[in-house]
Amino acid sequence: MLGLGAALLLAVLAGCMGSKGGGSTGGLSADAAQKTYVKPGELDKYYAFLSGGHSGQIFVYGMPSCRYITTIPVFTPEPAKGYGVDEESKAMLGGRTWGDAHHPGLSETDGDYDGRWLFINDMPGARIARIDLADFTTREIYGPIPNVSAAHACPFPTPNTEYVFAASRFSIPIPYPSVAKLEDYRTKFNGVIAGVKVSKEGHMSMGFEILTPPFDWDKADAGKAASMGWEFFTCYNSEMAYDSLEVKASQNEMDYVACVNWKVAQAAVDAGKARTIGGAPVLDPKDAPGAIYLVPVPKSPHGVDVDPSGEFICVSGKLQAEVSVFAIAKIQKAIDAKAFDGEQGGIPVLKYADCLEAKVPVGLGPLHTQFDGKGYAYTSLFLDSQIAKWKIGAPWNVVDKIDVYYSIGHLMASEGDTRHPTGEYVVALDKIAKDRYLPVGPSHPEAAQLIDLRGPKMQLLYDFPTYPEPHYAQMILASKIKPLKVYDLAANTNKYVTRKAEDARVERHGKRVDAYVIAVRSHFTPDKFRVVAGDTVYFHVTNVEQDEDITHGFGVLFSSQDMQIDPGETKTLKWVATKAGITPYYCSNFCSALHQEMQGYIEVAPSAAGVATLQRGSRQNVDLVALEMKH
Ligand code: RUQ
Ligand code: CUA
Repeated sequence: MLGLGAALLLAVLAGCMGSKGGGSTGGLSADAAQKTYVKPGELDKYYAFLSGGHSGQIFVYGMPSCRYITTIPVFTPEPAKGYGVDEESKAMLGGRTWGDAHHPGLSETDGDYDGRWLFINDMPGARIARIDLADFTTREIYGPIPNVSAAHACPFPTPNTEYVFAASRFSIPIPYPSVAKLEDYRTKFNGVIAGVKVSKEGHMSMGFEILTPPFDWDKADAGKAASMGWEFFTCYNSEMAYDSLEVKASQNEMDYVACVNWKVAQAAVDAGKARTIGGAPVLDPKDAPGAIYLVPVPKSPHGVDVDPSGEFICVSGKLQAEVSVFAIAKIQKAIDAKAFDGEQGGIPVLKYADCLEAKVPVGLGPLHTQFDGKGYAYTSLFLDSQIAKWKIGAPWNVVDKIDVYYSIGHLMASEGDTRHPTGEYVVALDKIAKDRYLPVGPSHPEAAQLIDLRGPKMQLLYDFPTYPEPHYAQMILASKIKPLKVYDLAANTNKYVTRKAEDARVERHGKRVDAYVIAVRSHFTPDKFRVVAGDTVYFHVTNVEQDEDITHGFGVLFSSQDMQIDPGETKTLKWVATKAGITPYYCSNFCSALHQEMQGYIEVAPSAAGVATLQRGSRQNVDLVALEMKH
């Protein structure tokens, strides 16, 4: 039976939370407005990357102005950038059109954000994407990671971006698909924790996997400095229930934090200790001593967050009003003393009291913790709709609280996951907006709130709505990112690049047509050509511009085909000439005074008679383009 306290908490979690009706300005003053004001023409101090949740994207904001800057398409096609339409990005998506993106993870060097890449997970798809911050473009999608069923505890990079991680949220029998009965959950199902290697160039590849009991792995964070070499994972459902989880997975007083020593795990795989399952090297914990330990932690923990020194691992039990702070020194000591309290699926279990440094009474529904680098931690309280500020170190007390509107999930501090948080801002990522913005029907946008950390008391500065649905977010000093201005055309290595107007052409080989097209203000060359009904046309469009922000589009009428080509870039669009007739194409991105004139025609002939196998633009068309390119 459920204890009354737990039942109450569950009822509250289920949505009967005491609401703060009527909203509040939290004592806002003109002084708050000034602190977010970035003059027209001036730039923000920070980039903030907000995960797009089930939109599958990343949203980029400037802080402290809270101005929305752009969307980075990641797991979902995005028409404005032609993402998932051109052949390159379509291939990267591998036929999938949906992802649920939760946790952005900036690449790090020595435990500080280095501004090179941004990783993010697709939770249900068990994939990890890498965005290059030179052009804010998704360049790699790794996965589905074998055996990992839904990667929520993902990616949480290590301090030198050696690894990103993924761990099963929903245990299944592995490898997928395996036929099984749910009644056999405890014996035939498994969780998996995966370490994905990241090369110097950013490429991801399989490192190791560890088999675990069928718990629900939830969140992760990388050890750093004092805890370098460890990755920590929380789980709930150590009860191993497979139905009515909201009741059955809340029975145990303790669930677990897993401490994974990724060097030991990798060494075990390299020494041949793993079995290959579903194409991945999977370690049974018994065969990899030292690779993984469990630390008990109260009541369905959610967030695990390592403080900037790496000494403390702060774990929030959702159904407990406290953050449990573990000390890596104590964990290490208990491991060295082999002070185990049994095992779970071959994983040694340490004792809670041995590892615990402090319990901080933060308030109801603690989820996530961030840091300011000045000795304080900030924990989001979902049920209380508050952030609690507390002192790291004795007396481990709460020193300030601030109301947020409403039901905060994650929070992000400026440079918050690094060894050197700047302590300027935290942004509350609220799940419920209710009355904070003009209503738009039954569903509201999500809500975010910028809070100043520089004074002794937290101060609410600004509210801004966000598109569904930011889970986690990260904030990095803008000075660390150096975006490209154009792609260097001379360095374009695309095999379909066309650099000179005279080389633009249409080649027909059987039913395949390759159109090598140049785009420049305000022309395409060729701007007319013939194909035959039934042909498949590959438009390889090179934008030969070398001026910043002169992007050309390439849209084909009577179709859903449109792509965007940035200066110096070549992209390929596939279009099938299904039936005879005239089909126009045009530049879909306003680029110049004569943008409206930037167009062309495809004549689709009913038969091959009179259709040349090699076609070029007219003399005048080629000359015009050549002339533009000299400018
Ligand atoms: S989760 S509200 Cu998807 Cu990171 Cu905690
Ligand atoms: Cu090119 Cu509009």
